Parts: sequence; C-alpha cells; structure tokens
Amino acid sequence: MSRTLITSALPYANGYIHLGHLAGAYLPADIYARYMRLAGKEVLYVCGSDEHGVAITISADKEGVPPKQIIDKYHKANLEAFAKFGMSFDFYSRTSNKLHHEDSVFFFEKMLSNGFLTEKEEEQFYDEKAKMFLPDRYVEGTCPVCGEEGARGDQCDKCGAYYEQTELKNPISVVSNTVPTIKKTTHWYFKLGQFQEFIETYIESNAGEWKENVLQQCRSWLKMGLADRAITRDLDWGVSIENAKGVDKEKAKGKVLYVWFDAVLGYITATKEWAMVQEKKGLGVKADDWKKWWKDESTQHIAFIGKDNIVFHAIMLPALEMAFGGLIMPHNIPANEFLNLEGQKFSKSRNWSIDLRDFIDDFNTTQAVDALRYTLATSLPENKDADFTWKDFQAKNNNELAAILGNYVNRVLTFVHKNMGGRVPILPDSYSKLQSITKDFALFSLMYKDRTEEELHTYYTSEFESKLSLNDFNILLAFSVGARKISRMYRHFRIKEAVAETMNLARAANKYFNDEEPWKTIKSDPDKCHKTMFMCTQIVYSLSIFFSPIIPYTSAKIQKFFNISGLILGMSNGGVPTKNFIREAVNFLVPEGSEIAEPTILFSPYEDDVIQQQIAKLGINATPTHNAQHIESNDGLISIDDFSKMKLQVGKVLEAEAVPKSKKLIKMQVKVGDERRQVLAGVAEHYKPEELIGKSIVVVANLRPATLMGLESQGMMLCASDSAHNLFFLTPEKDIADGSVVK
Ligand code: B3M
Ligand code: ZN
Repeated sequence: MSRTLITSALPYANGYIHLGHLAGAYLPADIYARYMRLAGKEVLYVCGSDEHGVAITISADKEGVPPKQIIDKYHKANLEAFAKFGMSFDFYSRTSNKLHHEDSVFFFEKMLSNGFLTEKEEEQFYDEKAKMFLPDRYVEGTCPVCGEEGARGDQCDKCGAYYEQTELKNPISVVSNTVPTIKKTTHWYFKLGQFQEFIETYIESNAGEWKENVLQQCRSWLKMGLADRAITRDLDWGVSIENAKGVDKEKAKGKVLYVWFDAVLGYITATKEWAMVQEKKGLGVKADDWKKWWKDESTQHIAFIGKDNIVFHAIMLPALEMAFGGLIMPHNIPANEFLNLEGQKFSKSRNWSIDLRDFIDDFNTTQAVDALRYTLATSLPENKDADFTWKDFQAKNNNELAAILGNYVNRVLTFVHKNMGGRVPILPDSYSKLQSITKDFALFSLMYKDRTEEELHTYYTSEFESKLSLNDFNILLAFSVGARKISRMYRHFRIKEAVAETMNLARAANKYFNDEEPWKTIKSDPDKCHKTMFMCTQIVYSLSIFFSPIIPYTSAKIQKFFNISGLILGMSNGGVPTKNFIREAVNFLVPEGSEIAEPTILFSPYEDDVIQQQIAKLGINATPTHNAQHIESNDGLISIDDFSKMKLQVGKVLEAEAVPKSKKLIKMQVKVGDERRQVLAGVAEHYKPEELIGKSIVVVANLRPATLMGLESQGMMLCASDSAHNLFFLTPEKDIADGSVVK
C-alpha cells in the first residue's frame, strides 16, 4: 500500500504567518493530511521553520539584533499560531538544528564526491562601503527577464525568474544604498545543467496529473535551459561548509550553503528528527524509519507550496535528489496562486495584512478559527488568485456554517432532546430492517460506483422501492455519491470543490429533515418519526467526520455531544494508519439508545459592526498606495517638493475617549493653532485615553478627512512603530505652541 508524505513550504522565521500564507501552503496541506488519515492512509505531515539565508539576516540587521534572536522569536510565534489554527503536523522542525546542519553538510559532501559539484571563481557584487559580498536579497535592481524594478538578487517576485545576481540590471546594495562593484570569489556550483533531459522527462511524466500552472512554469524554465547554480554564499549565517570533507579550508572560509539548498533538505531532516523523537518516546518507530518515507518508491511525496516556490521544488529538489541518489522525488506539487486581501496584495510593509496572531487577538474562539478555515478553504487560490474579504467571512459563517450545518445539528439534537429523551432513537419494529437494508444499499452503491447520482436514482423503482422510502433512499444516495465525489476531489487536490461538496451533504441533510417533517409525524406516525430521527442523529455524527478536515474544532464539539470514545478528526497519528473512517462515515456509527448531551450553538452569526470594525482596522493601519505611488519617482526617492506637500503641525490633545465597540480606536479633540479638530487614532491598545490628554503630538494637517466607524477623522497623528508593533506618538522635544509647523 502506498504511503503519503506531506510537506508544506518551510516558512522563513523572520515574520508572522498571515492569511495569505495559510491559504497558500498550510491549510490545504492540513485538510489533505487529515482527509488522508481519515481515509486510512499511512500519512506523515512535516514542516518547520526556514531559518537561514538573507531573508533572516536582513531582518536581523533591520531590528538591530543577532539572527538567532529573530529566528527564536518567529519560530516560537509561528509554531503557536499554527497550533491555534489546527495544523496537524506530525513534526515541526527548524533548520538551525544541529542535525539539519550536519546532514546538509553531508549531503553537500556526497554530491561533491559523486561529481555533481564544481568549484568556480566567479564575479559577485561587492559593497565597498560595507566591505561585504552582497548575496541574494542584499542587492536589488531591475529584473533581467521582465524588467521589474526592485527585483531581488536571486529571484524576481514579479515573473518568478531565478537568475545569477550579476545578471541584474542597475544593481544597488541594500546595505549602503551604493552601487556595488564586482569582485571575484570562489563558490561551489551544482551542475544543474546536466539534468536538463532528466527533468524534462520527469516533468512530462507528470503531465495530466500536476496542475497546469506548475507544468507551465517548469516548461518555460526548461525552455530557457537549465544552467549550473551556485549553492554557496559569502555569509556568516547559515550552514557553514568550512569543515566539509573534500573542500579547501581556505577557500571555504566564510562560506555557507545557499538557503534554498539546505531548506529543501529540511523536509528530509525534519522526518529524521521525527523518527528519532518517536523512537526516544518509545512510540514504536525506529530512527531508521525515516528511510521508508524518503527511499521507498511506494511513498508519495506531496509538496504543498505557493507559486513562487515552484522552481525549487519541481526542478532543483528532484535534481538534487537524483544527484544524491536513492531518494524519491515529489509525486505532486499542488502549488497555489496568491491570496489577496480585500482586493489588494498582502503587504507587510504597507500594513495591508492580517497575521494569524492579529486574528486570534480579535477573535479568540474555536468557532472563529473554524469559520476562517472554512472561508479560506472555500476560496483557495487553486487555479487563480483569490480574495479574502471580511464580508465573505461573515457570509460563510452566517449563511453556511450557522444556517446550514449549525442549524441542522441544532434542530436535530434539540428535537431529540425535546421529544425522545435525549437519546438516539431505537428503531421501531416496523423499521427494524433499516440497518441491513442500508448495508445492502452500500454494496449496491459500491458496485455501481462509476454511475452518476441521476443514473443510480433510476434503480429506486427496480431495487429499493419495497424496502426504503424515497426520502431514505435519497439521503443514502446523497451521502454515498457525495462521499465518493469528495474523495475524488481531495485526491486530485481540488480541495475547494471537496469543501463545497461537503457542505452539500449538510444541505441534503436539512432537506431530509424538512421532507420527513418529524414535527408532524411525532403525532401522526410516531414510528416513522423515530426512524427519521434515528437517521438524522446518525447523519449528524457522519457530518462531523466529513467536516473534520475542514473545521476540526467544530467536529470535535459535535462528536463530544455523543458518548462515543475517541474523536475522529484526522489528527496526527504517528504515521500509523487507522481504519477508513471516510468509508465508515456513510454507515450508522452511533448505537441505538445512546445518550446525547444537550447541544450548544456551534456558530453564532457575526454582526455587521464586528465586520465593519475589521474593515476599518485594515484601513487605519495601512499606508495608502495611491499617494505613495504618486510621489515616488523611479528610484524610490522623493524630492523636497514632494515632502513639502505634507503639512505637519503640532497639535495639543484636549479630550480623548475610547470609541465604543472598537478595540483600537481612540477619538480625540485636538487643538492645532486656532483650529479644533476631531482625530481618530488606532492606539487604544497602547495608550489609555486619559494618558493622551494634554499631550502635544505631530499631526498630518492636510490629510483628506476619512470616516471610521461612522466618525469623521480630520487628520492623522504620527506614531513610531517598533518591530513588536508597539506604537509611540511623536512629540516635540520641548514644550512648544500647538499649531507650530513641523518640517
Ligand atoms: N522559506 C520561501 C518562502 O517562505 C522558503 C520556502 C522554503 S521551502 C523548502 O516562501
Ligand atoms: Zn522579473
């Protein structure tokens, strides 16, 4: 039997995970992993922090702290955030671990001795002022492929091109803002060029299976021809190769592995660590068991990533695996496009973003987490860019989770409590055959598994009419056909459709309840009513299983209403397959007569003001694009004239009060010379209103007024924000009259 190794791109530990990341490579992988576990497959899902490279050192330089401090902070924060959002990793590692360093060096040595690396003295950008080589993102310039400005030294965000940095046009050092010179330095190159044909065959062997976007990107890469790539860098942060066997110590001094080289190996080393930890804990796994996940041909590696990582996973990784020898290559790489936020690209620098921790700060409930998982899952950027909007979040929560799923569960369980003593009804004698007929139905449906729902429907009269009512037949059919569709979609990474199909099961369940009219039959035909509610309670439990990959917290709540031991949620299970719960879920799983707890509401609706507040919050925190673009010239610098368009003045706060229903906003009356203005500022988490009264603060006085939560704001007050997002007002150093001009 095949086993499934699932990985998600290792996020850089230099920032918080936002909703775009979640929808790109984590949520779909988690849903898939949970589904596969539920389907009884042998699954291992690993991930971890990517802690090397220039992404990290630049963040450290910016914050003025050592890289170690950056990675520790974000590794911990991201690990916690992932846990809150229910990511069911079997293991979450980090690339700064000793084992990862040792293994990466070993990998390098083996490739060297296998003859796949060459040493070359090549030209590199050098910053004369900062006295350093400028690897990767330390230099920016114009993309040699698409002409995009501000492209990074190793890869263009716009077109995805991946080039040698000396090909970059108009290079500028981000360290000193000077034009770099070119200097020679020795590096080790991976002979990627030798793998052209091999990769072509590999990619084409996956045509028809892989997503078109992935195939297309690979093909256009291959068309340009694969060139040898430097896999070392001049940096003092990363996996050092100074002591690697087979290299000249002098030449290897100050060299580390290129981050992408060691990062993709991170999947393997995370698996090794997982196996070692399991062995230590005595969980029936041996340290050597990592091999079955990476060396056994029957393992299928599914690598979930965002589209900007395609080349490294579809071309570099398989070539490296080939060069090392004996490792399996990715079976599928279901790369996603990007998620936008309210119609615009996520941008940390413009503050146009929602981090997972922001979300948790404002909505610390498992309902909200599941509502977010569901909202994102229904609009994953699978084939094109998608958009997250707060209105959609509200609609999906209120109109689908609450109105369809929540409503069904609630009306069934409440009915059973009101009329049937809070127990799963016992089937009356007149329906005692229902269980065995249902089993026959399951066999029938399996036998004709290639037929559509409509085709199967025609069998009602010939096979089932005498045994099942049409409503019963219909609901059994809806679940068995639905389950099959859902499986097919998950297996082809059409997760969005699988989620929609799952909600259709809940729709069918509501329809069954309505068609059966138990509120009438309780009087007119109590036997039938008991049968109906027997079916309905079984369906509640089945739904909890089908929904558990998507909304695991809610599924857990539903399952806890029933007195059955062990939750069925597709959680990490140590790589050991369980039985096929998906197949089971179309059967009756809850014993007749078993007790059901008093139900609680699963999804309360979100009111407009909660949603408005979130929309307003985005607006307050973001730096607007239009103004910025307006004053920017090509070099990203502004002239003194541009600057003088801004009218900055000192304002004195006369009154300050919190804005009701807003966590962030404080409303102030500010005196600016002869004028009195109302200004709203998003600082309630950092200042108490009373602390602000009497303060002198710098105000942008000629800003077009804006309305926030129904209140007009006539200006903006300047704050400094540190890396932890703490805000501090800018105030004049000495007491100075309000209205004074700031320049
Ligand atoms: N850290 C890039 C990224 O976060 C990189 C992925 C590594 S996967 C091996 O987009
Ligand atoms: Zn480009």
